[in-house]
Amino acid sequence: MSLKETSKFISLILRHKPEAIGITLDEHGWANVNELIAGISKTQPIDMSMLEQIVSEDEKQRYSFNEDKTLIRANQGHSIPVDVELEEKEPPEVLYHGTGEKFVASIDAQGLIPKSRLYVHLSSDKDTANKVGQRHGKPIIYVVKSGKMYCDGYKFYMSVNGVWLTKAVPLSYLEKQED
Ligand code: HQG
Repeated sequence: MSLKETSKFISLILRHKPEAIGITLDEHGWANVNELIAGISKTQPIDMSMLEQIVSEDEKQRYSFNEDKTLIRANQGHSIPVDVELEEKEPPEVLYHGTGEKFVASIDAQGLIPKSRLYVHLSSDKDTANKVGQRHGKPIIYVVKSGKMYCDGYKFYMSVNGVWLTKAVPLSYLEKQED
């Protein structure tokens, strides 16, 4: 099992399914590091130094330790309702959301919804949106009028790894990017 595969498994545990290895997260999304290592090591090799390497080398900086490294959590992307103490922040005038062509009809009918996650994920650059969209097939990019949304009272958050998040984006603030 590669570090990358182990990292994917950790992401599943810390965002969606801690019960898969018999652990729980606290209300702020923290898991006990010793419990996480013990739980994962039932099926694959892992120790503290591997975990530290995964956290520090993750290309999207998906995870954080607490100060004394006894706790670990995912910075964003959860489906389970935890409060990771996101920073509320004024967004730029526009943000981007990448999706797959297969979702366009539904998005054009009801706007962006978080589906299984807690928030809709947005980025400040089109390139990232394009990569996110590619995960779902042919990528389509929506421009989100985030400045206008913010003026109208919608809240935006930035995770510690730089992902913009909001609860939902109504249709009137969405524009499909034509290429
Ligand atoms: C779509 C990855 C139908 C939405 C990425 C998306 C991201 C709708 C899909 C992070 C819809 C949900 C999140 C509607 C939205 N009707 N479909 N009304 N509204 N959708 O994976 O944004 O590598 O839950 O467009 O890089 O793709 O895991 O969200 O296509 O940052 O760290 O429903 O996950 O990060 O898919 O990705 P997802 P996402 P990690």
